[in-house]
Amino acid sequence: GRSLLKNGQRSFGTRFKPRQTQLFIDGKWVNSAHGDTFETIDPYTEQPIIQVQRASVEDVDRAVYSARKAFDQGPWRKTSATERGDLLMKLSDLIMQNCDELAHLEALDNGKPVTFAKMGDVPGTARTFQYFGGLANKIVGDTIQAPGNFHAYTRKEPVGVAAQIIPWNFPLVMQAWKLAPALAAGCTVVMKTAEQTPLSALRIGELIQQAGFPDGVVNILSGFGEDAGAYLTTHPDVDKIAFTGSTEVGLEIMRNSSKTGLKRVTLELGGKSPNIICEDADVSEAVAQANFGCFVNAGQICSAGTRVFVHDKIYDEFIDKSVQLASQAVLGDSQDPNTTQGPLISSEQREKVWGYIESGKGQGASIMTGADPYDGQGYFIKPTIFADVHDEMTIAKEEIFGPVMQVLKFSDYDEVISRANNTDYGLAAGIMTNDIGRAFYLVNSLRAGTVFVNNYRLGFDI
Ligand code: TXE
Repeated sequence: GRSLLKNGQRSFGTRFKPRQTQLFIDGKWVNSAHGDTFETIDPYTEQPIIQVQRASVEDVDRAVYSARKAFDQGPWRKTSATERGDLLMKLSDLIMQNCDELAHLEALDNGKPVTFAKMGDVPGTARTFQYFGGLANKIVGDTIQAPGNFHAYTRKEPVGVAAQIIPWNFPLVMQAWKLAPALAAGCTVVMKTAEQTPLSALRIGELIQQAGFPDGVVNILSGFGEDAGAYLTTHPDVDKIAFTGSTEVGLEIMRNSSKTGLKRVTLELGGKSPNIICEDADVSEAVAQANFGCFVNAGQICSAGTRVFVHDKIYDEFIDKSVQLASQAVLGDSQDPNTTQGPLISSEQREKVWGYIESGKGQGASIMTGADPYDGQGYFIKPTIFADVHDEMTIAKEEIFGPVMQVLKFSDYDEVISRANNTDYGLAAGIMTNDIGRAFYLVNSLRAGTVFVNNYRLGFDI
């Protein structure tokens, strides 16, 4: 079987080899100032894929200078909103024309199954650029009545140079979610990608060039948080920071950002989202939604529904069916079209997740499936379901960021609302019910940025 392959072997060839490994600064591909490089690892073979240029603080200076110049002096500010939209639409088309290559590259660098990348990540990326391409010339302000023959009006202006720092779990999608709105608004960007997954972003850089964006409007740096990332967030010429990643680093960025003046800061951080399965729900459908909501992308998703509250009337049936469904996951080579769950991003992430599994065992949660070591290459964790989980257990409180589901029992709706809301997070929540009154009551009571009802599909169709 595939799982018995050792030492960097794979049963499926990678049809597309990564080519671009340089930094993208001022419309040119360049080496880092000191020639430093780092290797990016294939999470399935556990072997290096390729050496990539590593941005230093000097490279951050060069990139910010380029973005500043492009904003203050370049043709970008004179480009009409419709032309900006056209460029974004063109980029979207180029992405779909290169869907196969981008999906394979994403699977190679991140470890996610290529089928998911092809059906989810790449089209989701293209649609994001398309959506914001359409929005570019629809940015409007208000007019306000003033006394006499006067009126006041608001005019939306681009903020300026945006520093954007993204994580490794959805490299293409994260890049699009940050770049597309900034470019639609007319900002210029310095983006630092995650050190685990630099490759697909660089390919997008080539497509950005091909689409015809002016030099310096988008700069892409591969590199690390501690030097390039930290420096970027304190740079005096940066006007705005957009970050997705861990809560700890988000806090640090907010603190750092104020050291050299005031910057606008947008942070998208972790989650420990509740998914409430009501007694009237269709149990098989609830099981399928909860499975996808928790295990997609090997659980490495900020909005994962990891605290699954199940009504006691259907609790046993829900667990039985969930165990059955979880056991159907096909763990394997990210390049294999039949794989449904890839490895985690790194050995560190696997260790972290494994630590939580140990903690769940230690604190008395019941293991229904998984929680035993994976025998084979790749940073895998088997889909794991804990039942009899209590609110105060560590696995019910902290973000695990792996394929581990916590099932908790409830019987009263007001009680489950307060338990669901009793968290430091608040990213997402889910509800499965066929009772419309109950659905609205729960939606209005849950403190979460997004509440999914009867479909924990995280915003993309697979
Ligand atoms: O995140 P980091 P890591 C959570 C998840 C995961 C944990 C750790 O629980 O297990 O975070 O992952 C850059 N100044 N999420 O260590 O460190 C870094 O280079 C500026 C949830 O990978 O936050 C990378 O580009 N930048 C999350 C980005 O920040 C810094 C997705 C994210 O890395 C920096 C990923 C610094 N001081 C992890 N330090 C989600 N919300 O989806 C690091 N970086």
